[in-house]
Amino acid sequence: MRKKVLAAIMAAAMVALTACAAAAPAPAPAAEPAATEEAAPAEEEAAPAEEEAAPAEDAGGLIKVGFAQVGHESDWRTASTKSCQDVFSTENGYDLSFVDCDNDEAAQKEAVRSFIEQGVDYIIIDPIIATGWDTVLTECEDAGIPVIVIDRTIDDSDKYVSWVGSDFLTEGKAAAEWLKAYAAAQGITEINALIIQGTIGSSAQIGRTDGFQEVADREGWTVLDKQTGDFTEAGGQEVMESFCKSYAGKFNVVVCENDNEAFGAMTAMDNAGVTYGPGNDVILISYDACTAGLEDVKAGKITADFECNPLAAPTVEGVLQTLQSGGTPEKQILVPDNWYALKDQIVDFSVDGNAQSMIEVTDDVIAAQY
Ligand code: GZL
Repeated sequence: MRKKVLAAIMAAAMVALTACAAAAPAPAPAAEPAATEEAAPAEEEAAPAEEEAAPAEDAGGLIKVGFAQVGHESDWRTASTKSCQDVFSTENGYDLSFVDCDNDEAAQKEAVRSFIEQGVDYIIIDPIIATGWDTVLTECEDAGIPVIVIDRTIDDSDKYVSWVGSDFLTEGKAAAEWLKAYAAAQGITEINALIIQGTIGSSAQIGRTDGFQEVADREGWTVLDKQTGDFTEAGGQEVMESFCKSYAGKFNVVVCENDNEAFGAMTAMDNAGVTYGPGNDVILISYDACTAGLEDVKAGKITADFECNPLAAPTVEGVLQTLQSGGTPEKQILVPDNWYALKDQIVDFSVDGNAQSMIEVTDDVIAAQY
């Protein structure tokens, strides 16, 4: 309601200013306009008020939520999008404006600004990369619209209410600490790894790369090369094709920073005659643990898969409802992740001194996955 009154005052002022500019006597302030009504330029006919009903009336009293999603690059993203659309549905009392930003940072900022113009009640952002956000978050703050960050983090501004997501650094460390324990159990004394990274500058990529590298440096492993596959299957295949040419016969570990890259890397290794999975040339490590990824674990292709939970939307809704009721949500809310392998690839390991458990991949586990 506060925004509508303010808009009415501004619209009336605009009408007055426009009238002044046209040097005609200022018309009486317009009847209370819709929240989004712009003062029509003097030379144009203002649309009848009923055509520009306030979004709130259009939305039938629903809570208006704008969601700027990264894109549609992976199975993980598909699950994340579905989770958000299921939670922020009309039946649940929401009017969701969803924008798939197709991995385009400029488009994502534009989507957020469009939500401000629409006068939504809340904005949810899954930031493609972690930086470049303070200006547009300031605009959200100035508009009085709370921002909730889901999944990836924003690292150069704290002008948001809460972040809900996974601990990417722990995911990277868990993959490396598992590899250390598994290699020891297999009698493998030398690690020569290749890393297919996610979208460079995304917090998921930064955390996974840094976490794995920290353990690799401590253990004296060789990381032969790191290149981005942009979290896509095509990207994973392209990078792996190049790796197979440049490092033929020199690597025994491939780390893919999501399952879709692993799918592409497998195609490339098949074409290059490189075998992977338990008992083969290459230990293949992946992240996300989507259903198709776990199917590849079960098939003996991916050796271990480190989940990143895409189903954060219910927790984000909890943050929004806390705000609705005048409460103050936590600034950071972690969602739990699990680690997966076949029985013979499950080993004991710790991350930062915390013992880790792994889930054995079975048909039931796959059926229950996202
Ligand atoms: C991680 C998420 C990543 C997934 C990829 O939280 O942002 O983006 O790991 C997805 O599958 O593309």
